[in-house]
Amino acid sequence: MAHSPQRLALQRLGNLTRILQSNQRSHSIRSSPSFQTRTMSSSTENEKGLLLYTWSTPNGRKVSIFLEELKAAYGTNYSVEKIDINTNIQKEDWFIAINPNGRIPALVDNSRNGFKVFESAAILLYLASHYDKDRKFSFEPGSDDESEMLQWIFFTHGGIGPMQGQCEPPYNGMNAI
Ligand SMILES: N[C@@H](CCC(=O)N[C@@H](CS)C(=O)NCC(=O)O)C(=O)O
Repeated sequence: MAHSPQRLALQRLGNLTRILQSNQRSHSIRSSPSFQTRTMSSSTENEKGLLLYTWSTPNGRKVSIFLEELKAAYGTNYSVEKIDINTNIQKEDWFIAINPNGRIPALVDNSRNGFKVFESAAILLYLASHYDKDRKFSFEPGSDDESEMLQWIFFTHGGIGPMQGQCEPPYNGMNAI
């Protein structure tokens, strides 16, 4: 019996989650060294290609999932630096220099002169522009398909994400009281 698109998408997400978990166990994802003495340049100068600063949250994972898709489709390599948001590393000066909003995810593209990108949806669109050369995951600029893609990206970015975020501590109703 044929599987529904939703079921196939869920299976694919399950596979990607397993890949991400096994990456996390291997050395390809590394913990950040001492942050007290860090500067932006010391955190990025030795890296080549794409460097993703992230943590295991929905906004972080959506970028990791797309990077894994690009890796599977094109062999795009990237490195990951874990930013434990519970320790407020993301508010330190070196990180604010990468993302003025002091939040994960953030991306530095060392193959494009260390170009910095913040906001998860902007990172997805940046990756699509520069790394989805055959438009396997994106659409012709100006096309109706692209417009539909943007509608759903804006809906998830401006609607679902912030709404769900309000359900988490310390912003939920009980904590607000
Ligand atoms: N609109 C931003 C939201 C980023 C965001 O809220 N990141 C959270 C984790 S999902 C974070 O870094 N929280 C730590 C903090 O607010 O200091 C995006 O989509 O990138």
